[in-house]
Amino acid sequence: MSSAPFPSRDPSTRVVRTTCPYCAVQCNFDLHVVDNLPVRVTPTKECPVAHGTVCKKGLFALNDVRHPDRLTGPLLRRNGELVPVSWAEALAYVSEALRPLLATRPDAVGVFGSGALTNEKTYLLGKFARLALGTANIDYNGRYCMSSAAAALNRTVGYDRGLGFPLGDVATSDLILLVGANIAETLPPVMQYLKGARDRGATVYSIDPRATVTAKVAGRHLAVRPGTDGVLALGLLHLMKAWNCIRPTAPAHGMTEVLWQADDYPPARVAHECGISEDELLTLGRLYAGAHKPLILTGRGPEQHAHGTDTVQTYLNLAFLTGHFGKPGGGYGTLTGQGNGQGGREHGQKADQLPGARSLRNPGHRAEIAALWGCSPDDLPQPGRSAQELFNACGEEGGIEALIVLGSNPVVSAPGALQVRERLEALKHLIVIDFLPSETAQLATLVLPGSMWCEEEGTTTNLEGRVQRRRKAITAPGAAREDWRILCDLAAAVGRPRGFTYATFRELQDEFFRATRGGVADYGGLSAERLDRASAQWPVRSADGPDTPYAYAPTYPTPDGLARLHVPSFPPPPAPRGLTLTTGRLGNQYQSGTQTRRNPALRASLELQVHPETARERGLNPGDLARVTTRHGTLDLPVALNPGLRPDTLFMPFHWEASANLLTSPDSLDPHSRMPAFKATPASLVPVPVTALAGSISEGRPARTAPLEGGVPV
Ligand SMILES: Nc1nc2c(c(=O)[nH]1)N[C@H]1C(S)=C(S)[C@@H](COP(=O)(O)OP(=O)(O)OC[C@H]3O[C@@H](n4cnc5c(=O)[nH]c(N)nc54)[C@H](O)[C@@H]3O)O[C@H]1N2
Ligand SMILES: Nc1nc2c(c(=O)[nH]1)N[C@H]1C(S)=C(S)[C@@H](COP(=O)(O)OP(=O)(O)OC[C@H]3O[C@@H](n4cnc5c(=O)[nH]c(N)nc54)[C@H](O)[C@@H]3O)O[C@H]1N2
Ligand code: SF4
Ligand SMILES: [Mo]
Repeated sequence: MSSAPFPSRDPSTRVVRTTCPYCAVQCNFDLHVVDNLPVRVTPTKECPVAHGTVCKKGLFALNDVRHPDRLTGPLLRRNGELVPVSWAEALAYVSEALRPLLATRPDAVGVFGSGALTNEKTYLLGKFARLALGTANIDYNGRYCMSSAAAALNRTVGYDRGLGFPLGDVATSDLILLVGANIAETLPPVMQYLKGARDRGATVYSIDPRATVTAKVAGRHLAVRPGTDGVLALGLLHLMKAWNCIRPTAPAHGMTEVLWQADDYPPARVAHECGISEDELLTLGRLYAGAHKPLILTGRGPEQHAHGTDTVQTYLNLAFLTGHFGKPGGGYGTLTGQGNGQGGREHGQKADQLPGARSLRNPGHRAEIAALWGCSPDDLPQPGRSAQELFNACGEEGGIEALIVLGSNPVVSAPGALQVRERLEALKHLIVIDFLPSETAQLATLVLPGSMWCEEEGTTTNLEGRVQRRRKAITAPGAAREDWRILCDLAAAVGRPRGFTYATFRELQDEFFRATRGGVADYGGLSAERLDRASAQWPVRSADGPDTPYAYAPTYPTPDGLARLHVPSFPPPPAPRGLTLTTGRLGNQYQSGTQTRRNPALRASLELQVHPETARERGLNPGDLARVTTRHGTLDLPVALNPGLRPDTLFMPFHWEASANLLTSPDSLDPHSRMPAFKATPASLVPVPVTALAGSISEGRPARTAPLEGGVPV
């Protein structure tokens, strides 16, 4: 691939090859720039992931780069209003606000990051929290994303790369189980790989309470009841054992116990709990038993539950015990979601982590990073609070008094949104670095205008662990600054500039690559020049050594090199009566919607999906307002009929301010990953008078919850 920027035929236009700001596919495209304005996106066949395709979000990503709402200067809250101030005033506020806290109780300052950030910003944010602030309390929105899959992989094989092989290998699988992954809407270019497999005779199954667009393309659909995917996998393992299909990938701990447990999951029990027929289970079982290279891919459907880690574990156990785990194009993988969801979980913005996927609990790892940062290992804090526990502690006695948010909009995307809003309002200082006035920025005491994707250099790591360059095409408008510079400014403002005085971005980037050297997520052999020649899948241990397309080969980086299978434990099956609300995404919107709701090319509407039978029983017609109530809140929403949905399930997207998260629980978290239960909330549904406002919060305040007790996150 050619390096960029490179000249185009029109001399007034520059063309810069970069990566999309949105999802984890990380399509490459060319950005055409006239003066300091990007004017067009053109896909490129040279993209190693999408091969010339992009989705609508990428194609129209330019629409919000110079949106009228774009933040172009700092805003400080004075007399209740956010008013424009200079950078000097903004940084003076930071200094006055944070220095007294840092002098007495550094853990009172929290930091919240994002899988939308480049690797370099992820690294710098973690370094900023531990070294400049000295706080233990940093975590990020990946906790709400794939943390259950990450926790299961980490505890089983010692590390976590979403896909252990290049996407191209998917075409060699003969059975693909998409468990709660609606990739036609969420990772559209990945469909070409599934179609490739299907063209070669593979069977593709969508396991989802809804018959999604993906299910229609897949051709096979199993509509499990939300939250029962783990039971389904145990049922499959039971059948594999009964049919003599157990031939483990490698010796491992825990196999006997895991196989014993499967005895308790005969087809009748599994069919009943999952809300499917025994025939459907046996059909799937026979296909799995007969496949040469089955591939299980999980999305957020099975993962975003209070037992998400154990659910993923059941699929890992199944893939491992049937000998498919780690095979190119087979076994198990999780589909990473955010643009840098993979790199974002490796380089130190997690509550318990140091760069290179090192552990804050490991004395050797602490010493390595302390040496690089020029501090004593004892100066590095211990692991801190996980995302939801961080929010729950905001404004609490002895908790968090000041919070810095970079790249997330938790007022919309965190569970129990009303409680999160209340907690953020109780903070003394809320500093939000964003480029648009997100709902969270609107609550801030200080808003700092940051940089967008095309206004900065960096690298991102996509869903296959592929590291690619993001290239700067234009400069940020007005007084907006590159995020990495803002973090350095903040370090200076709190009087701790040492280690945050990079003259150029390149200095930061080279330090980042160095910091990962020797970790399991080792990028030590990478440089901007090497990435100009070709993308690379980690680990890349030396400048002249190869990258690693195939990640999961024994021996594993566990204490004795062996995998550790764990016996999952599940809550009693959900009550067979009543409705369950599940939540997720639409193709035309992205996450909390800060960017995509402002984009006129990406129209979509907020509707509650209801099965026609369920609607008819309640006298609801399409477009009618329905009142959906959970233990946490109530929302009035227009109804859309979806005959492909389970009659006992409701579905709504979370992209709007009248968020699905007004209805989700702020306090039921997975004990291992601290993942909230976004995907299953008991709910009721009744019609409301047509005069009520769509999307209004008609009643209901969530009960305040105490921070969770228990161990620190994985
Ligand atoms: N258009 C668009 N694309 C995106 C994003 C976006 O916001 N918009 N976000 C990106 C991010 S960060 C992520 S994490 C990915 C997420 O990508 P996906 O995981 O594909 O997205 P979701 O819609 O959250 O969930 C997938 C499916 O899970 C189903 N589901 C719900 N509950 C259950 C359950 O209990 N079991 C099973 N088996 N299925 C269930 C839902 O019906 C839904 O169809 O998408 C990425 N791509
Ligand atoms: N009910 C329900 N809730 C969910 C989910 C679900 O399925 N259901 N999914 C969860 C998942 S998987 C995820 S990943 C989260 C995501 O939810 P959030 O963490 O809220 O992520 P975004 O909506 O992408 O918010 C990103 C914010 O940061 C800004 N931003 C983006 N990139 C940058 C950057 O590089 N620099 C700066 N300065 N700002 C930036 C954007 O303008 C936006 O305001 O939501 C979670 N919440
Ligand atoms: S949102 Fe994802 S699939 Fe769409 S263009 Fe961007 S990276 Fe590609
Ligand atoms: Mo995500």
